[in-house]
Amino acid sequence: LQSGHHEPRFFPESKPLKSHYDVVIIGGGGHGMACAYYLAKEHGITNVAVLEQGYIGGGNTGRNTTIVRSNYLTPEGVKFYDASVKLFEDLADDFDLNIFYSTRGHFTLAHTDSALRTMRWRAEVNKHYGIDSEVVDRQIIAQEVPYMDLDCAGHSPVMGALYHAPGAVARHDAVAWGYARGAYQRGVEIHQKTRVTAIRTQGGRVVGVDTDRGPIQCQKVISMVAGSTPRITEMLGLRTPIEIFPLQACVSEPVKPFMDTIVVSGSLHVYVSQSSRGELVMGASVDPSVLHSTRSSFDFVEGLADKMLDLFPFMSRMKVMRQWAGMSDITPDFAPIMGKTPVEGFYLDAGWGTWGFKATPISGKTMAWTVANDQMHELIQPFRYSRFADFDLVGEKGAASVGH
Ligand code: PYC
Repeated sequence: LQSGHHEPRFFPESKPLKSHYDVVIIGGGGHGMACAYYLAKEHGITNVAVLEQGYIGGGNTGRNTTIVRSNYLTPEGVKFYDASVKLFEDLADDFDLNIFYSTRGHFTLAHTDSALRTMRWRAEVNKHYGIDSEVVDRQIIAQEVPYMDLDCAGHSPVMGALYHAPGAVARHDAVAWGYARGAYQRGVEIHQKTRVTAIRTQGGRVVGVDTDRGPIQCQKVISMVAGSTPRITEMLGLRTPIEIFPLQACVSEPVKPFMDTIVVSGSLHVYVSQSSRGELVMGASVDPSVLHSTRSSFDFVEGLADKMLDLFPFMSRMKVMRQWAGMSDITPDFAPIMGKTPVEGFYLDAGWGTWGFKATPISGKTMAWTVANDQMHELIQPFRYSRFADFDLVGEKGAASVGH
């Protein structure tokens, strides 16, 4: 380095927009960055612009509770998320960046006979596809999570749990930034504070996008915008059954490490893990009504604390440090919508509801393959746009951590 010249830590300010790109990705979250990365790395497609209306990872990528798991209910879901966990496990090496990937083990508590039945069902499907999941009894839970009140203050005692050893947490910003840096180093342009205002088509195929920084010509556009999906699909008159619900979360003050595992209760609508900084990262179910808003509420923390204290009474004096909300785009079958659409050259990666972070690597990889080959990748074929019209849903509600 010449003296006085400092290398930018990740990448420099973006240049002016070019008038043409081969591919435009709308949304600079984890999914958008992962797709850009795999387009460049695995398909040599580098004339790509990622357009982000805010800042990198500022949407749902930076608002989730960072849980990674593959203990889904359907064979389609299990195979898809298993491929994602495998990519996650090597991501730090791939990026040469610490993403704080930490395998913790994941307990999904069952408080009723019917919940226990669903756990058994999930365990059997998981095992069939080689995923490490099993139903465990109260004794094992007591041994692994000794600080939890299994009687739940007498309200709804824990009867057993689905235990998923590969369950993990990772630093969500690092995942987005790792992908962003890798994409940038291979020639992808990343434009923050750039809002798409229209998608132009001619004869049923994409020819460009308009942005608040000027027009761009392109043959392929990928929407990877989570809670803003309806705003984008409306530009093309495309109908989806997606509805947007706020999902709120919070962290406690940092405390000494004591919680090794991830604990989820769909019946009580809580999930919690301890971050590498010592904060308890906690969340609940989605808010009860459709709302396009990222405002967090006192109702949320009050309701969450009520349930958390049933399980962990000793937390009663712990302070909540921060709370926030994201916008979840939820489909009727609780599975994503991925791949090609009826508009030629327009690809959709949406419907990530409350389960999108864990799919970041595999959604990026399979969407990049689909766009490069203009053909649906086999892992995402079940999640195609047309499945609602075909009455071929992928019912994953029983595997959503969050009660709905
Ligand atoms: O799908 O694991 C999950 C999850 C945890 C919190 C929200 N979703």
